[in-house]
Amino acid sequence: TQSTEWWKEAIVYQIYPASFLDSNSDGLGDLQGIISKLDYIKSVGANAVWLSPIFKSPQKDMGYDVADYREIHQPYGSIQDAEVLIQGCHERGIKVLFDLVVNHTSDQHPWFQESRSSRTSRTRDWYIWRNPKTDINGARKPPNNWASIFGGSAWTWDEATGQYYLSLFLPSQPDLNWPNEDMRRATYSDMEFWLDRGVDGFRIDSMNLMSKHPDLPDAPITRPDLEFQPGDLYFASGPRMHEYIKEMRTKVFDKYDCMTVGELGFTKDESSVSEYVARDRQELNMVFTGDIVDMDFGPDGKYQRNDFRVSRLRDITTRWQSAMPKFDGWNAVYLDNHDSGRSLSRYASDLPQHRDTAAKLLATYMGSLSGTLFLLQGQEIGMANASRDWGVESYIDVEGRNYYDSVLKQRGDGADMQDVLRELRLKSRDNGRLPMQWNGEENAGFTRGPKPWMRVNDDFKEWNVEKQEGRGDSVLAYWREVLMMRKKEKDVFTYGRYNMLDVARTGEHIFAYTMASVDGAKTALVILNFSDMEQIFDDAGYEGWTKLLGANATTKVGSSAVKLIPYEGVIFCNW
Ligand code: TEU
Repeated sequence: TQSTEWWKEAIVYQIYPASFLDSNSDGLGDLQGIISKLDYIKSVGANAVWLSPIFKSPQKDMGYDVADYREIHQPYGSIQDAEVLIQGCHERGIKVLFDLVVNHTSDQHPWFQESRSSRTSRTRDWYIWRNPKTDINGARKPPNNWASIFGGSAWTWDEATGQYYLSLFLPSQPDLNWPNEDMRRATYSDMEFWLDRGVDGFRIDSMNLMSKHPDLPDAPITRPDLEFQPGDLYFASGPRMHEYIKEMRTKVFDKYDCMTVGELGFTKDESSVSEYVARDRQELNMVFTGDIVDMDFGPDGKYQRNDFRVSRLRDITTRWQSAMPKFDGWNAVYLDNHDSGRSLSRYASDLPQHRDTAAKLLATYMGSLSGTLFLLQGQEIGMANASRDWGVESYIDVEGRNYYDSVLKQRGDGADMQDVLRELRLKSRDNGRLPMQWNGEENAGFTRGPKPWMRVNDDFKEWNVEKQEGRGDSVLAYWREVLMMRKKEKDVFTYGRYNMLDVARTGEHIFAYTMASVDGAKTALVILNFSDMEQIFDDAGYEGWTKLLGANATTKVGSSAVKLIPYEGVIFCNW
């Protein structure tokens, strides 16, 4: 059982293994690369790591298509390397989270190979098979109208057995059939395999897609312009979802002192979210609500234009910071992951004149909120999206490419695609997966081999770890300071009580809030300027408060106003 709540004070550093560090010059990051940088990770202030999938996989979706959960993808290393990694982390007081991808497997997984071998195979019912329908001309069509999250139909035809299988992501990622108890048992045993080897918990991939509506009904036509329709109404947070989580918890998690964070796509409203994380529900420790990475998605899709506004960040932050204490839930505080563009480029600014301040602004924001912190590798040095002049050929992720190709097909060859490219530059998953920038040497020190698996960003000579080490005013130094402050004053920040300052008082461009310790003795005032202009904050009521954290010397308080330069963030305190 969970005797301690170490997970509340976790500062989790997300590692994208392919892009972290290549130790054997094959152009791909690997476990030995990670092992060689554990001291660095600790030095940043993290006390936990989350590794995106490292398991055997054909890599059609960068490892989120698992072919064997008990084997390591060979170019990443071996089981022994994974054990050395876990041990190396534990020696340094770093907890280890693995990515648990059990909504679907790869089509190369032995379970699926057996499942597709015949209609009566042992594991046939471990996946979701359905007979075809026919259209008015008698032609075969999928069992329902759902669109795959990566484009096209959510159903894949299997000639050999004459049925379709459900694949909400790629056709090579068949969805597991969670109502099947044998499948669940096998999955739990895979989880135990790693927990028994010392893994301290899981980030649970696509967690709320595990339970679908049992009838798999047609989705309402919300996109008449498309052949297939968004089906999340029927495939997200289905009727048995909480039963499965409770079972996982009693059969597996409760036997270990482990942490769970579920990825919650589509489900955003307070009462549904509370059902996953309210303490008395005994389900998950925390969830990633998708709204924080969706702030600049269009109403009908990720790659539609929808310019970021700080009011959205203010609303979402306020909603969850205020809601969680009400039902004794817990926040996962994050801005970045491997599924989107970098927050610096999307929500702040990566322009040369602002980049350094803006990266520190986001650190101030994250470091001051209540919850468990998650930062993506490279965020600690202010890594940005791919350079603006990259052409579409440099974007290699399947989600973005599928989208680009589908629009091109619609518009016809030679059509103007600048608008789509603009959105890829902001939100493509490639941006979150750029090779880590270690130094100014060739390929940013990420690989000594001739060819990194994906293009290294153009800015690495200016923006890299080595350049920021030992410079007291670097983004890296600032993150270290933020995380030290967070640990020292955990009553105020990690466990603190959030209270938003009225926009009428701060003005539209400033996002300001207070964080108070639970006993009420200490209060911090966080002021964030999310604009490219100087802003004045009226500090009436906070006279005499002292500066706790801030990257700039120009800020003043005590007279009547605090002056913030573009993208400046600062924290004052009453102690
Ligand atoms: O993501 C789940 C998910 O819903 C994403 O497809 C998300 O909506 C999209 O990337 C936003 O751009 C998880 C993983 O994080 C992702 O990397 C995997 O591709 C996906 O599951 C399938 O396993």
